[in-house]
Amino acid sequence: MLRIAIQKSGRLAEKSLGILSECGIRIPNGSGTLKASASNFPLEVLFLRDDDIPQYVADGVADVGILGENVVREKGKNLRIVEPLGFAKCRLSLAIQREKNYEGLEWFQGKRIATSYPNILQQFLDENKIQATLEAISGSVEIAPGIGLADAICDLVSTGSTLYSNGLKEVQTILESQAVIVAKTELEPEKETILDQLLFRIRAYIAAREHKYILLNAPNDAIPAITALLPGMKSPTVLPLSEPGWSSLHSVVREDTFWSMIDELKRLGAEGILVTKIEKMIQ
Ligand code: PRT
Ligand code: ZN
Repeated sequence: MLRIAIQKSGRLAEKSLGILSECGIRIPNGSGTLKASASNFPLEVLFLRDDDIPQYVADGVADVGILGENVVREKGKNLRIVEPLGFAKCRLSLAIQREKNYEGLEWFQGKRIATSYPNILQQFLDENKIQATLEAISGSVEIAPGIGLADAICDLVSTGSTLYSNGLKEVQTILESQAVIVAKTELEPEKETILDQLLFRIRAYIAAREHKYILLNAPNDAIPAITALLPGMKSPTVLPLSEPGWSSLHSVVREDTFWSMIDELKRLGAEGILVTKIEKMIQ
């Protein structure tokens, strides 16, 4: 049995459970429980505060965990990141009061910076030869400059609206973060095998999420050019339409490139373009 630690409640909680469910793993849903066993996969789930997950995994109480890369970098000694999961994207950034004039990192020389990420920040400052005083605080970092606790902050940003409403501006990104699966550096071979099975399913789900299935009709003489544009997993499926001289082409396309291709497809003669979701994708 593999033990996975996930966040009990918060920004990672729902999507962490969601990804397991997308992998076909059924977990009984008792709210308030600390642990639950999957009914159809050798997996036990521990529900914890995200800050505690690195320690639990490093100590071997859990074998793997889902948490923000920011937390892994801050406290994740003896952990390896085994898979990025593509959700809970954010960045750890330095921010200063909006009216301050900023011309570069030298601004921070001798300043006080409030943060919940003293390890990551100290390393960044050392690398850039900036000497500053860190005020390590655990929450509401964004109010520190306003109440005179610090000259600047280093905190997570996603939309930027928290910074904006506190009169701050982002001046330097230190780390890009997303949810990741972490594992203890060494796992027993049986657990490593279960982890591989889990990762196989997760990758199939993530690949499916990042791709779309595309179907279109095109005149036969346009098929080579469209095939070059839509190579698919191996090559597109081309089926004759009952109308002479026309074919239907089926392929797989990355969602992030699809919109930029659509004009080109139409220019090449594609018609009746359908784009649908893929449930799972095994590459
Ligand atoms: O209770 P527990 O300790 O488990 O949870 P928590 O309160 O420590 O963490 P939680 O649930 O807030 O965040 C969990 C993880 O989500 C973080 O470690 C990040 O990896 C990720 N994440 C993604 C974020 C954000 N986006 C985010 N925007 N975590 C926090 N924020 C906060 C940020 O600190 C700031 O206060 O949101 C505010 C900024 O958001 P914008 O949209 O205004 O820029
Ligand atoms: Zn936390």
